[in-house]
Amino acid sequence: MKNMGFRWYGSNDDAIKLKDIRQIPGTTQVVGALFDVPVGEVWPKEKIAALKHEVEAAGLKLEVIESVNIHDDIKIGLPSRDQYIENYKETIRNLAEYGIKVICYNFMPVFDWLRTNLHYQLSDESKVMAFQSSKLVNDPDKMIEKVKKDSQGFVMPGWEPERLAEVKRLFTAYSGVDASKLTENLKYFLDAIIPVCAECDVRMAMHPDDPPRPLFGLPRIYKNREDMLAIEQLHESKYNGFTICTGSLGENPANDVPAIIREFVAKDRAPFIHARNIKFMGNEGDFHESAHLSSEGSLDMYEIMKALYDTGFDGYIRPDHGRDIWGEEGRPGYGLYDRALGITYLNGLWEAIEKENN
Ligand code: CS2
Ligand code: MN
Repeated sequence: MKNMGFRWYGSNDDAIKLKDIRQIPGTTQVVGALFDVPVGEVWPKEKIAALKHEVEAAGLKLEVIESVNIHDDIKIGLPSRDQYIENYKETIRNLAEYGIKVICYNFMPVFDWLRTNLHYQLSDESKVMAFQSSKLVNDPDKMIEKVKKDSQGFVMPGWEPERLAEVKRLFTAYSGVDASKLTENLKYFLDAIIPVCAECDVRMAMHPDDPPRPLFGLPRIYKNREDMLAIEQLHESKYNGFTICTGSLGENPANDVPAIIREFVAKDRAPFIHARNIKFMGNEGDFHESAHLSSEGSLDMYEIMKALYDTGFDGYIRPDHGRDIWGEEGRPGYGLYDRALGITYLNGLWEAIEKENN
């Protein structure tokens, strides 16, 4: 696939080298971010330039950012949001100047994605991330302690230390924010930034909530097709788009992921795809992540790639979380080996589908 990418945490923070990424056949894009700019602040041009040059010097491209996180004041709808929105606009303009085409973000309150085990061992001794409702610790503080311990010192996306330190305060701040209030606040944000995106040709791509259901009483507003239709209507523009994360959406068996792809890619509302597989476990809603292959998980990756092909997808795609295999120990889900296998598999499916159709 033309724009196959690989998420990378930067030379200070990722054991994986750009050269390693370059050596994964059929990989052209790095999906990157500035991890040292606190959420809410403007991303400085010099730092964006440095990242861009580093990636290009390695023979790769940087056109997708994941993520520019949204300050909680914007999601809560506090008066201070206006300043944070101004900063966000400035960041969009700065990124556009360096050729960024897509910004991935999410609108989940307090937590980004959540798992109950970051090292769930499969029978072949590979390790994956898993979610089991029975293992959910209902006290958010205890939950955080557990995630911190499990991630063994790695900063997980969305679990940055400054965010975690504030969780108690945030829970109180979100107490009046239900799904409709959160949606209103998303609209306020989109109305402000989408015109800037249109001006600079940068597409926003909202990532689904993961898992796609409310947790700890906090609202979730991007869980399924209906939510996508509602979000689309908040601000009509192709710049108000989605990241379709097959794993996140697929965690609810009621979501027909290939159908969602067909609908939203055809409408040009999905500039960015996360392709990963998950496997349902005994209990309703429980799952563990798996190798990308259809044979290893519950999602039909062939149908997913076929939906992309049939709708003429020419946006950006990356493998998502992988297993920890072959002795690799690193940031859970973000090792080199299994994501590289994922890319090879996805590219193989794509080649076969392309040839079948020509
Ligand atoms: C996760 C998220 O599933 C995923 O891709 O790793 O952290 C994701 O990157 C963010 O929610 C996007 O804003
Ligand atoms: Mn994802």
